[in-house]
Parts: sequence; structure tokens; C-alpha cells
Amino acid sequence: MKTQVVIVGAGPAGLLLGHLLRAEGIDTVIVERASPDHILGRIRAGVLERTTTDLMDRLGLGARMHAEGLPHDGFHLADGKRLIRIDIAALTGRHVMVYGQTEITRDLMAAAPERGLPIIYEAADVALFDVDGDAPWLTYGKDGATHRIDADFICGCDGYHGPSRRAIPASVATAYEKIYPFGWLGILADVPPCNHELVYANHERGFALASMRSSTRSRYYIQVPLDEKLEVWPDDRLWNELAIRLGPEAAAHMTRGPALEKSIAPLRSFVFEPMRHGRLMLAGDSAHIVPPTGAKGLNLAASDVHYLSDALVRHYKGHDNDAIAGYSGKALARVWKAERFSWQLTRLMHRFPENDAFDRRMQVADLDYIASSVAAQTMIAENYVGLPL
Ligand code: RFL
Ligand code: PHB
Repeated sequence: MKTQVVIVGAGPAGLLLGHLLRAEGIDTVIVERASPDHILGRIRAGVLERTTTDLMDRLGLGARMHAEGLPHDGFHLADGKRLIRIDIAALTGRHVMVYGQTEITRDLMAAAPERGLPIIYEAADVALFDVDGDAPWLTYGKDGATHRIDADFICGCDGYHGPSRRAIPASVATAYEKIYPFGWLGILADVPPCNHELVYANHERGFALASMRSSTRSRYYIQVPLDEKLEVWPDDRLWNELAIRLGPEAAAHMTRGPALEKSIAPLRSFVFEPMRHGRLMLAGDSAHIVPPTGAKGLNLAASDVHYLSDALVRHYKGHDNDAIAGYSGKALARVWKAERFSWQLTRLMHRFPENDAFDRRMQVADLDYIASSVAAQTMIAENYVGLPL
């Protein structure tokens, strides 16, 4: 098979990119290792920046998001004594949208056939070839045969564990990484949220987050040690711990219910530079990871794809050969700012095993300062709502 652009991975980055290219008449094929059910069973992001919702609107695929999503004008930082409200609407004139990654993915997957965007699911052993030449290609296995796709460009949207980044020689790249000594244990339950906005809590016993997917479905997280086993957190113990860490106000309004899903995710900061090698471009988690504290991962995937689709359209339509070369620099400038914010908020809100009493007082002083300073709140709000493209 021959196409103009082949995309590896049908997560949010790959699906958004595929639709944006198809909307401009560029022939595009997506190859994805997993099945549609597997992809839609992954519970991940919940908070969308305007950059991300704008892309859905541009594609004419935002109707369900606007009907079912919840616009949020603010969120809270809890420090054990009080809730500090960050009024993002008043401070920035914008809001964020609570709408699950699963739902965005469902909308994009459902619209693919009618828009002429082929997605080859359950494609095994994807391998990339000649990415630094003029005619890159890839192979995959399906139905007992090996298939080949030739393309002008390969876009690696295959997440942190995918093969695309590994096709770039270490000699031309630099990877920056920070592994945190804890993970997030998440629970999804069909119960109303304890607060109509998100609550990020810094408690002596560790971080907790109260989030939601709708007015009847809640998503909560607690910080746990990296080697924690799910079995030691039956639902009752987890609800009790959430009530303690989120504080009395949230606990008073917290409804408990059976877990629909429970899982532990490690926290990592990671950036791979450059995001392009020859005719292979990386986008989303394949090139960078942020800890989830700033709700930036999916939104960074969307901003990468904004820059990348723009570069590919200018290449094909504007005959601008420099557009592709400029992609990595443009994307990375925004990526590093989101890395900074996610790292800073993670440090502010979590208990690190190596922290001593002084470090703890620094966190408390930081939160006190944020509570009293409009400048500090504005810094947080403008990053949370998403920096301009
Ligand atoms: P994805 O979603 O990982 O998709 C990559 C796709 O590539 C496929 N793939 C392959 N396909 C073919 N061949 C191979 N060999 C392949 N290997 C992998 C995979 O099956 C998959 O379908 O990456 P993408 O598209 O870059 O999207 C990134 C986001 O998924 C991620 O950044 C966010 O989920 C991060 N994140 C959050 N981001 C936000 O913006 N706001 C949030 O509130 C937020 N909360 C979160 C999060 C991530 C979390 N976890 C579990 C890591 C909360 C959590 C708990
Ligand atoms: C979520 O609802 O899954 C969520 C919300 C905000 C975050 C991270 C995750 O910062």
C-alpha cells in the first residue's frame, strides 16, 4: 500500500492528526496495535484545554463534547486547612472542559470511516524503515501475513512504549527524564463528585485529587509508593483514605460507591529531542511525558498535532519545504513550558520520601503565598488553562 502520511498509533494524537490531514485532502492511514475495545477501555485524561476543544470544533466533531462536557471556571488547591480557589475564568477569561479522553477518542474513532480515514487495528510488530531517506516505509503483521505501507512521511503517535521513537538513532537525540518515587492510584465510580470543581490536596499522608467525568461519575486519585499493590487498596480503604486526604469539607460531600476501574500509574517527566528525524515526526506521549498533576498530557498531544498538521499542510499545499524542518522547535518550545508547570505543581502537592521538615514548611509557605497573591494565582491559572500556541 502507498499513502502520503502513515500514522503509528490511534490514541488522541494519532486520531486528531489523521482527521486534520484528511480534512485537507491528504491521504492518511493509521496503524494501531490494539483493538478498538482495548483503546476505549483505557481510563486516562479528563481535563481539556481550549487548544484541544478548538481542534475538535475545527473538525466539526465537538457537538457531543459541548453537550455532555462540563466547562469549569476554576479548581481548588487544598492544604489541609482550607480550599484555595484558582478562579481561572476571572484570571484568564477562559475555562477548561471536563470531558474524558475515552469520549474524545470514541468521537474521533466513530467519525473515521465517514471521513475516509482508514484505521488498521490489531496491527502487530510495527517496524519502521528508511525514516531518514526520501521514501520511508513500515511493516506490520495482521491475519497471518506481513504488510508494507510506503509513505512520504511517518508520524509516530504511538505513546511512550511505541516503536517510533526507537527508530531515531541515539547519536542524534537527547532524552531528558525524571522518575518520581510514587504513582497515582485512581478509582472511577458512578457517584456524584464531592465538589463541582476539581480539588488537588496536599496532605501529610500524601497527595489526593477529586476529579470527575460527569455529574454522576467521579474520578479520584491518591499518591501511593511506586511498588504499591492494588490488592492492598480494597474500595473501603481507598474511600477512607480519600476522605482524610481531601479534608473535612470534601469528605462531607463525598459519596462512596463500587469501583468501575482501579489502577496505578507511575509518574514521569520525559522529553525527547528532536521530535523529527528525516521524514519521521513524533507527536504526543511518544516524544514527551508529564506527570498528570497539571492535566497537560493529552493537551500537549493536541498542540503537537496542531503544529504538525500545519507543517504537513504547508508542505503539501504551500510547497513550503521548511515547514517540516520547523516542527520540532515549535512543538518543543511549548512542551518544555508544560513540563515546567507539571513538575512544579507535582513538587508543590506531593510528599516526597526524601523531604524533611524544612521542605514541608516550604510547601506550606508556597501554598500560603498562593492563597494570598493574585500574581501567583494568575501564574497557575494561565498555565492550567493552557499557554497560547
Ligand atoms: P496514547 O494515548 O498512549 O496512544 C498511543 C497509541 O499508540 C498505540 N501503540 C501502537 N500502535 C501500533 N504499533 C505499536 N507498536 C504501538 N505501540 C503503541 C497504543 O495502543 C495507543 O493507542 O498516546 P497519545 O495519543 O500521545 O496521547 C497522550 C495521552 O494519552 C496522555 O498524555 C494522557 O492520557 C495523559 N493524562 C492526562 N492528560 C491531560 O491532558 N489531562 C489529564 O487530565 C490527564 N490525566 C493522564 C491523566 C494520563 C494518565 N495515565 C494513566 C498515564 C491521568 C492518568 C492516570
Ligand atoms: C482526571 O480526571 O483523570 C484528571 C484530572 C486532572 C488531572 C489529572 C487527571 O490533573
